[in-house]
Amino acid sequence: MSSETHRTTCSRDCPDACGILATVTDGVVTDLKGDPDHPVTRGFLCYRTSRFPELQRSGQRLTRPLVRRKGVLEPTTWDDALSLVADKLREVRAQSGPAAIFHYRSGGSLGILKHLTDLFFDQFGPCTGKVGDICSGAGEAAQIADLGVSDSNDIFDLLNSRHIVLWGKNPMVSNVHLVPILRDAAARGAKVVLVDPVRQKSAGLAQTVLQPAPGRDFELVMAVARVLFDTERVDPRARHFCNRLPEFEALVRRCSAAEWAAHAEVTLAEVEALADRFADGPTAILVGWGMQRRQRGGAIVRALDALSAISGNLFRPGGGVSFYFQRRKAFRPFGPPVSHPRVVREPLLGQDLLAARDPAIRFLWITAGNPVAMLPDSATVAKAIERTEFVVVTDCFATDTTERAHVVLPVPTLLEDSDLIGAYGHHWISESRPVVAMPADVRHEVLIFQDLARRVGLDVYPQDPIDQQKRTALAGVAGQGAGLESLRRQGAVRSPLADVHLFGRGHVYTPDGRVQLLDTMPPEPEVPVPAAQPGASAPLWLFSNSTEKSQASVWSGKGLGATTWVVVHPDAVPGLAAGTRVRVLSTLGSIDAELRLDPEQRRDVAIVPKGGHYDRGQSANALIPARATDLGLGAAYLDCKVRIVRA
Ligand SMILES: Nc1nc2c(c(=O)[nH]1)N[C@H]1C(S)=C(S)[C@@H](COP(=O)(O)OP(=O)(O)OC[C@H]3O[C@@H](n4cnc5c(=O)[nH]c(N)nc54)[C@H](O)[C@@H]3O)O[C@H]1N2
Ligand SMILES: Nc1nc2c(c(=O)[nH]1)N[C@H]1C(S)=C(S)[C@@H](COP(=O)(O)OP(=O)(O)OC[C@H]3O[C@@H](n4cnc5c(=O)[nH]c(N)nc54)[C@H](O)[C@@H]3O)O[C@H]1N2
Ligand code: SF4
Ligand SMILES: [Mo]
Repeated sequence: MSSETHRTTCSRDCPDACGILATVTDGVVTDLKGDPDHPVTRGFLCYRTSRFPELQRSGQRLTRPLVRRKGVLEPTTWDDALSLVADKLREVRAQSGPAAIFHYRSGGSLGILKHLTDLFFDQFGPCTGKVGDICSGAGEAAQIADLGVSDSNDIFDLLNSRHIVLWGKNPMVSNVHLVPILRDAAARGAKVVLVDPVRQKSAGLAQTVLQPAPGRDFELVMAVARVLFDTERVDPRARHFCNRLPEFEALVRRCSAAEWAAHAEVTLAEVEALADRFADGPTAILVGWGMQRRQRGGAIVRALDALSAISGNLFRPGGGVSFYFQRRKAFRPFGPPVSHPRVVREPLLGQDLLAARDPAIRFLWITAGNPVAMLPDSATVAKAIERTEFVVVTDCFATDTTERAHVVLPVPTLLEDSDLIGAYGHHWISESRPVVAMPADVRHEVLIFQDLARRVGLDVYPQDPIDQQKRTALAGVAGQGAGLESLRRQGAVRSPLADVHLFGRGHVYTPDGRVQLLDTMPPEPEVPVPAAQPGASAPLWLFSNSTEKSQASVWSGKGLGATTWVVVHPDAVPGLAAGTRVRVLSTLGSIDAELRLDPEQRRDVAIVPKGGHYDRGQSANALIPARATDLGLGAAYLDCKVRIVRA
């Protein structure tokens, strides 16, 4: 028996981008550990990736190219699959033009070489492109509007904070490597506050927990700002570094602090205590991703930017308002931006595909995504994909989306892949390298597209080996200690392009260097309510939050099993006992679930896991209407109301 340890980086869609040490025994991965030398990973991994080797060996794994014949996906050779795809690409472009071809790439792998898949379609077309971002679109657009950039102070700057506000953020589940830093900050005296309508696991990290009404964070921020204005604790320099301060103040003064607090369904005492923390900075706001997935999501993040600015915390070490880390900044793009002949809006993908005309979308290629399960209004997305003439999906596992493809191409898993990874939860970059060989009939994505480019005669497509592509991507930082050899030698390297304090130069990155304060009230969200019916609960806000055991639709361990679950306050479903099989109904459809009761939840929420399988009736997205956020074309997943009845 021979046992070796190899280092790689986790490429999952997760803020942490962990360094992994894999133990490989006789060619099989037997253990995964966090790299103790990675400053953020600190020697541990999350539940879902610790158990990834089981998934990699499981029957869900795709190990052969598949082609649909007479309705059934059957194994075939790469030559057969790619010649079919190449013929179809050429035929569709010749008959209908490149706008009839659409490449949808999601974040199943954060590897930067995945951008080479986009490059293929840009050069072959340009083809129809994707706009918007269902994950973080609203928050990023909000910060770019206010601050000229969506990025963060160094993650260890939190050690300078006196207060840290987890605003709609659940690091215990979805950003686990932030937890030791929060604990270190707490050991130095920092106080942690959690603001979340849902009582979630990170409450255990916080001294203070606020459970405002879902989507009412805007009003909550206004309440806090009103207290700061009323008590003259707005930073006197704010009028120098902010635009439209008088207009912002007028907005805040539309209601008293008590009125705003009532709208947010928190007490005035809670608001005053929170205002005290902003006045007693440095106070860091860590903005979660959940609440910006609402129709007012952009406005909510803009309000948080404003609160940080007027309270004087934005420019201070230990302050700031952190939503995202610019994970791609250190990497040089593979090609220039192109102008697409047409775009599909990601949050409205199903309806946009169905509505596309002159030409219709005839050819759809899906990379690293499971849109049937993960985009809102799953039924429409599924229908749109089923109606598309030719669908190619690359994935490592069978999903609700591969089930609807004409051609399925198997790619390496995160333990077999070779790529470069930047994180959206810190500023370190690192390389992923195979810790084990991939199965014989699995192919690296770069090689798939290089083969395809040769088949369709796309001479401009880069045919360099993978390492050379990595060097191309690192060309801008190689001279600053972040070249490929440095990454290999050192593991993770801090991006030389990331400042420790984002606004340490004393200005933000808007055109005039000043913070753009918002000055208008966002409209009320439109949230359709399912019709009342006998025995059904009152309308409840549907939350589909991350769970430890899955990465979106990719479950580790036993997975969801036969049924999903829904958590509510016992008073929300009078007469129903825990364990009852219930039906969760929205205006779009229903799913069945096991009822779980939790007296610590608000009475108006229903919480299901993010990422259930659609074809097994477990996906929250079967219930969630497709609507865009106010900014950035995000998806308003959380503006959904349901009722619960006995199944
Ligand atoms: N284990 C695990 N980790 C993950 C993922 C996963 O699937 N599983 N997914 C990864 C991905 S893709 C992303 S984008 C990130 C983020 O993953 P998400 O799960 O989207 O984000 P979180 O910020 O952890 O959780 C969202 C929190 O926002 C809260 N929230 C919802 N609405 C409101 C509101 O109106 N106001 C306030 N204050 N809070 C609200 C929810 O109750 C929840 O606790 O996590 C990544 N990490
Ligand atoms: N109801 C509800 N829906 C949500 C959310 C929510 O909170 N609630 N969260 C939203 C968010 S934040 C996100 S980011 C999206 C996620 O949506 P998706 O990105 O569609 O989610 P995944 O289920 O992770 O699908 C990624 C797929 O990529 C595959 N994959 C992994 N590595 C590779 C690779 O190297 N190459 C290829 N080709 N495939 C690979 C995985 O096996 C997996 O099947 O879901 C969104 N949907
Ligand atoms: S999924 Fe996130 S926390 Fe888990 S190993 Fe990967 S990067 Fe680390
Ligand atoms: Mo995401």
